Amino acid sequence: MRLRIPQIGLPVVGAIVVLAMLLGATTIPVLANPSPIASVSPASQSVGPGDTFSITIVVAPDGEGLSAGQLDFAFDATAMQVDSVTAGNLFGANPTPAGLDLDNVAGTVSLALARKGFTTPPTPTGTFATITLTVNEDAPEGTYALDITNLRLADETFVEITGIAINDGAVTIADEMPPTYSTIITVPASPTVYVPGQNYTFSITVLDNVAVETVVFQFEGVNHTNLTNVGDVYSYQLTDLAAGTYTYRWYMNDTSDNWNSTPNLGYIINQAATTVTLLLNGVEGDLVIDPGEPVNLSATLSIPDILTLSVDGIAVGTEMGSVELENVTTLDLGPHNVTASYPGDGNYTGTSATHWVTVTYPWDINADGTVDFIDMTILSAHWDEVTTEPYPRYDLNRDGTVNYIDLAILSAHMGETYW
Ligand SMILES: [Ca+2]
Ligand SMILES: [Ca+2]
Ligand SMILES: [Ca+2]
Repeated sequence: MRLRIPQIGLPVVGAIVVLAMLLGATTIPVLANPSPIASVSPASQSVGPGDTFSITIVVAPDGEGLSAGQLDFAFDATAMQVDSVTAGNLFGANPTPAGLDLDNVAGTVSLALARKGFTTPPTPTGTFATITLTVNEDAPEGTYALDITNLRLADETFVEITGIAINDGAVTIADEMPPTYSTIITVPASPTVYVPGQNYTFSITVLDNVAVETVVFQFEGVNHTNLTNVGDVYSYQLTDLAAGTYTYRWYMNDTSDNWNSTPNLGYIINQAATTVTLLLNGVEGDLVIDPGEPVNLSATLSIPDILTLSVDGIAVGTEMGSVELENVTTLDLGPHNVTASYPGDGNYTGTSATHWVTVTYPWDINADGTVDFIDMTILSAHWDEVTTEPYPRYDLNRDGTVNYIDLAILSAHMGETYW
């Protein structure tokens, strides 16, 4: 029995020592003074120049009862300004404020608040104040401290609580808003018509909340950065573009390298129309002449380009701008197709004009190659008429009267066919 007592007692003593050590390790913090924590919430956030944002000063009382407090807060007044300071619910729904001091030059806010009525501990975690700030439009980018420079709290017995832990916050100012654009203008407006040597001005208005850095004009996949800039308007000029359909777009960034761009845009330059004037003996129209009678052929194109004059499909003259053939006497009996034509090119539409020269005898009045009753009918219809120059074909001998002599000539050739 005696031997067994120490054998049992030694472990018991050891357990007591271990228990004491455990109690010592766990009870010391419980016995220490409570430590409220005051924090800027959110601890960090990112905003843009010109943006308005809010933070709250949150206090976790750590079991204490809180009857009143005094906040001193600091911010960088060169980058932001405080718009408002609103009391929170830490000291109840309607705390008594005192000593609100807002200094947007020094960058400080001071506010004292006290609970109305008595305080029953513990006070739950709550908001001391909400502070709303607006970032200056020209604030440099960077991270700015939002400091609780001092926070004092009184307990339910109006005794100051010591050992308050402070968690400061910060706000990062970064421009994340790309430039915006408007008023995309082309002069001349699309679609337009080809004009040699024409200037084409493309312009756009670009704005940014901070500053535009670069505007790029991309035309047919080629970037142009040497733009003309007047105020917010950027422009680029191209000269002497060929007719066609072009694609362009604009790119732009700000000084924080936020990019924006327009969609692909089209610019259309249509071919310019051309005209050709074809004169037979100085008149625009068909012509009937006697065999061997000379005829003047004249064609003019509206632009200085190669013009071809052909007779019955065979080119008889190819010149720049105009073709003149005078006293042509080589045309056989019959109708002849006289055509002036311009094939066109990339910038100009093609064009042509055709008139007919019919070579026949005077007694083939209707110039159809046969002397028959139709010619006789035409003559009869104009019987006894007095004519003047240029004499109509039914005055066959061109003597100023449609009479029996003309009839005699027609009768002499009645029934002839020439082609
Ligand atoms: Ca921007
Ligand atoms: Ca006839
Ligand atoms: Ca006559």
